[in-house]
Amino acid sequence: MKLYFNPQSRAVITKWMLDECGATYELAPISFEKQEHKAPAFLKINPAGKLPALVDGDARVFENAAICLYLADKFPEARLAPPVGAPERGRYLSLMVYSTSQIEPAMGDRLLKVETQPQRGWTDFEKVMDVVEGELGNGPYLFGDWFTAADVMVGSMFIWMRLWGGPTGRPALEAYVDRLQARPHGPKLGK
Ligand SMILES: N[C@@H](CCC(=O)N[C@@H](CS)C(=O)NCC(=O)O)C(=O)O
Repeated sequence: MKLYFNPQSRAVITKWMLDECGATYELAPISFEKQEHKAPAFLKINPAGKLPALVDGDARVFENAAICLYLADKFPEARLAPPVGAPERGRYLSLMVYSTSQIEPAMGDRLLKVETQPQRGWTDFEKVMDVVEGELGNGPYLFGDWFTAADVMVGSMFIWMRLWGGPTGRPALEAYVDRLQARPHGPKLGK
């Protein structure tokens, strides 16, 4: 497997996931300065010209959430996803999609000081934090003691929020970020 990577990018999330899976992989460095992510060869892998992108044999996968879903299913022994048919599967898929469809754009609105327009499909960041606090409950992870790919995706959003926006003022979410960063493979950002 080859992960197209730049340390200043969301590919750090994918790398975290690969490490949680115990996967053997190669990093293919991509330079933004040299516009390597817009080169024809790279666009054949991710036509959007963005990182991350993963190649696994004949499979190519882009979009962080899709890559994490793919990897969690590819490495069932890592127990990072409820299997198809398990009652937790629906909530797991919901949280994976929610991370990029609502948490990330709401975070963007907050950081850019833009008013959230609900007709665009997401709530404001205060509501996002309410939702995630509710889903986290007493934790320590989104599925209680069970760490899953949903923690990689949802947790990464709050790790990045701390890095770019500072503390959220939500003690439960801050403690969650600390827990994730303390994991052996957790991204050590924003500390
Ligand atoms: N929704 C995408 C976002 C990908 C994205 O925006 N990646 C940034 C790096 S963090 C990028 O490649 N930016 C370079 C560009 O857009 O030219 C995902 O989660 O994979």
